[in-house]
Parts: sequence; C-alpha cells; structure tokens
Amino acid sequence: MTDSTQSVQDNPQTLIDNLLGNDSPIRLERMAYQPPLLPVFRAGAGGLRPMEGCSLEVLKAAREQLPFVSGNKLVRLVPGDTMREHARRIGIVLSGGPAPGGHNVIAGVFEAAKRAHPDNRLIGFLAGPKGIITNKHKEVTAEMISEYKNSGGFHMLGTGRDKIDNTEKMVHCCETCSGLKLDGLIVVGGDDSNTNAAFLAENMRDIGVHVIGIPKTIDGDLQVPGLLQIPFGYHSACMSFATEVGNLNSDCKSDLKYWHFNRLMGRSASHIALEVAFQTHPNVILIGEEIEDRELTIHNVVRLIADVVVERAKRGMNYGTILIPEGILEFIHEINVLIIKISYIIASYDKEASEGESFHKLPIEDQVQLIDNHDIWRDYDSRVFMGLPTELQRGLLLPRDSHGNFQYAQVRTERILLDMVSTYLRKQRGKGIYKGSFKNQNHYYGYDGRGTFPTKFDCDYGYNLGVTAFGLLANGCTGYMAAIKDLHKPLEEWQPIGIPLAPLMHLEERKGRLELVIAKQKVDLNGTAFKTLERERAKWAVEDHYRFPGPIQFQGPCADAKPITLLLNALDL
Ligand code: FBP
Repeated sequence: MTDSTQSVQDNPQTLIDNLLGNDSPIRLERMAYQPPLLPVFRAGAGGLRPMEGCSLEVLKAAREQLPFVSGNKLVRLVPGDTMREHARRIGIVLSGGPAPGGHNVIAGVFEAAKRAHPDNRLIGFLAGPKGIITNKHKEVTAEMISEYKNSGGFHMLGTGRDKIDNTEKMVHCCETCSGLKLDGLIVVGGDDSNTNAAFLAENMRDIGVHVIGIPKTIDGDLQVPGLLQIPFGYHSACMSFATEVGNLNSDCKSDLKYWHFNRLMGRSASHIALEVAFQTHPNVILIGEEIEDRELTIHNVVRLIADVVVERAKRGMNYGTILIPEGILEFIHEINVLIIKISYIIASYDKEASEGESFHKLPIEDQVQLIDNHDIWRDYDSRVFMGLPTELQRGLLLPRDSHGNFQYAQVRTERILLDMVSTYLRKQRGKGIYKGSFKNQNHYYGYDGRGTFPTKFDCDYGYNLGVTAFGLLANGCTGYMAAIKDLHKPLEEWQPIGIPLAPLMHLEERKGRLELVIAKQKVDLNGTAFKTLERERAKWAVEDHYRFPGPIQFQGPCADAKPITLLLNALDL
C-alpha cells in the first residue's frame, strides 16, 4: 500500500475533498500547459515590415468615416526587438460571445508585455465594451494568468455586446482610457467588436491610445481571404459539437429508432455545420449559403430532409442524424425578407416611441398589427408570414441584439423544421409513399461549445495572437487586426501579421439603416471544402458512414489536429 492510499484510508475526508475540489484533474493538467512562441517572437516583441505585393481596397464610406486609419497598409512582424525606455499601460476587452482560447490571448499579451518590460501593466475591462464606457476594470496579474490559461469561456473578465455607437459612449471610452493613462487597447472580438475597434482607433488618435483588434468567434465567419483563414475559438467549438453529434451517430446506429435533429450555433454563416459534417458524416447537412444559391424555400428545405428520411425508411433505416446551422433562416430568401422588414419596422417604431415605450412592450397581437399596417409590408409578406408555424412567427418578432442583429440563437429552428418534416411525412404516409417510423429528438449545441477547453490549436493560436497584438502595439500600430497567416502549416512556419481594419468594412443594413461594419465571410461554394462535401454527402445520406471524432485530445498524435475545413481550403491557396 502506498503512503497516499494509507493517508486516504486514515482520513476519508481527504478523499472526499480531493474528489470534490473545484479544480478537476484535467483543468489542473491544462493549467500547466505553456503554448510555444512563434519563432518570430523568440528574440522579443518583433520588428515591423510592409507586406509587399498585397494591397486591400478601402470603400469610399470607410475612407470618409475612418480617414486616419484608412491609410494603414498590411504589415508583417519579423524577428527583432523594439526597445522602450518607459513602461506601457495596455487595456484589454473581451467582446461578444465567448470563444475558447480567449484567456490565452490575454496570457499572450501579458507575457509578451512582461518580457518586454517588467513594469508593463495590463488592465482588463469587465463585462465587455461596457467596462470601457463605464470604467470598470481590474489589473491582470500573473496569478490570474496561471489560473485561467488554457481554459474555455471568457470568465476571467466577462464579456458583453455593447456597441460604441454614439458620441457620448465614445467620449466616455476616451475619458476612461486617458484616465487610466493607457497607451494601447486590445479588443478581442468578432465582426461587430472589430468594427468597434476601428472606430475606437480613429477616435483615440488624439489621446495617443493605439487600438488593435483580435479575430475571435466560434462562428468562423471573420476571415480575410489569403490572410486570415479562421478566427480563434472555431476549432474548439466545432470539436465540442462534433463530439456530441458523433455520440448521437453511435447511439442512433445502436437502437435504430431515432432521427436526431441537431441545430449548431454559428449565427449567420454555416462554417460550423461544414466542419462538424466532415468530423461526423451525418445523413443530412444543410448549408445556408447553398440554400440561398439554389433559392430554396422553407418548404423545399423540409422536402430535402424528408426525401432522405423516406429513402432511408425504404432501406429499413428509420434513424439518422441531421445538421442544421442556426443561421439557416437568413439564407431562405422569403424568410430573410421578413427578418429585414421586421427589423426595420421595430427600429423605426422604437426610434419614434416615447420614453419607456418600445415595440416589444406591445402585446403580440399589436406587434403583428403594426407590422401588417406598415408601408413596406406587402400582401405577399403577410401570406408568407401567416403560412409559417406559430413558433417561427414568434421567433421573427424577437428583439434584435444591440448591434441590430437578428438573434438566431433564440429560435428553435431545429424543432420547427422537425415539426414541419413530421407533418409532411404524415401526408406522404397518407399517399402510401412513406411507410417508416419517424421517432425523433432535437438538440441544440451552442453555448456549451463556447465554454469548452480550447483545443491545442486554439491554445497556441490564441496565445500567439496575443503576442502579435503586443508586437503591433510595440511598433506603434493602431487600427489593425492582429492575425496569423499560414495556419495550415506547422506552428514553426506561422506568420504574424497586421491587417488594416478599414478595408474589411462594408455597408450593411442594421436597425433599418446602412452602417459601416466589418463584413462576415460566408462559406465559399467554390472552395475545396464545400466541393468536397458536395461530392461525399450523397453516400452519407443513404448508407451509414458515421465518423466518431471522440472528445478533444490534448496529448498524443490527435492533439495536433486542425479544422478539416481549414486544411481543405488551404489547397486553394
Ligand atoms: P460572436 O460573433 O460575438 O463571437 O458570437 C457568436 C455567437 O456565439 C453566435 O454563434 C450565436 O448566434 C450568438 O453568439 C449568441 O449570442 P448571445 O450570446 O447573445 O445569445
């Protein structure tokens, strides 16, 4: 008997304390992992060079609204060091939905800053951009870094979706940053948060605060062709969802009696559904971008699913798995028109409403009436709206987020489609076309994936994005997004770069008017990843080719995995 077994036997409370401690063994093990530095940074924060042969167009509206940062050119970091005689004070804010790897971004900035000068300080703003507006912050310490490094979620500082969308909020942000004597601010976020970063950089020019954005979002839609292949967080969330779908593949193939309808987060673009499809080989995969391209209606989509159910039933296979991207409604033209028009009507009503009133305080019948009576609402819109299931009608009326986005995460699209498929199959049964059984379950994977442990890829990527952001600040950059090129290659060949934010902007309808925001990148239907899916999916539909990815691995040969979509699309480079 070993000494430790003896002591546990002597004192069972020790065993209980060990078993119930807040830090699980895997968390303790992950806390000890130190992500490797890119070779470029091994001699210091890095020097700066222009990226020859690459230029990006800036839209006229961006040149007008962001005249200062519009002049930025693409840059790359090279080995070297930038000496500075006095210490820096840098602020950092986590913004939008959480994404695994965010804590490593903070660790990367912190450790790079301390390596550059022991008196450098990092100030974390609390609960997202609101923390800058209201000056709520705490200093990041070495203890915090070792506690949170390699953990999922954003709970070290918290996050939020506030948009810095008026002069008053901008003035508060400038006051906060001046008051804290910051010389740099790092914004970790998706398209909307990096839009905030661009406007902050423009407005903080006169107070000497340099602003750098970091590409984050599990949705995977913050990409810059040829420069930024994927934001951090995508891989971990996809692997977390793929683990669950793979488990359902295994379950439904065992008891042969359930159809599992899985909605996967990802708001707009279907990048997550595409990756989870490669990881799991489900029977049906909906890709929003393809649905839009083929101009499918919601009834066509129902039919597309039902046809596979009928075909499998003929082969005695009354089970299967289906992947539904949560943003699919945006790609069904007739529904998207309703979303845009209703967003406009809500925004116009709220703009005119007196203090304390708003569209969503009206009873639901009045909301529908108001929409029905609006000038932009046509008879055709009413017919489409009234023909939709009640749950979907209610979903379309839900409040938009602070950036004016429709909140796809709040609509149970998988349940709605499941019910519509079920109704359609009943009719097919009546006609003698369908003779199977349609027992079903619905699932939603989203928030869970944002809190999962980051994969090793996201640990290393997030950490080095933080180091890159520090390198850009140390070289006097502002109005840039930190990025790492060539992620499909071994880490030793990753290239840290600075992408100017202004050229990433386009005009988009938000809250009923055109706004300058960073463009989301949708799934490229001509890219190798989608083309590969197109080739493979017919056999996945009617035969079983289920793939079981298992849980995220941190050690052994599987630990170095990267997103399959990233590797496939890299073949196009
Ligand atoms: P970000 O773009 O801010 O990273 O957030 C993405 C996301 O996780 C979407 O996938 C999802 O639709 C949305 O956030 C949910 O938002 P909320 O957390 O406000 O419910």
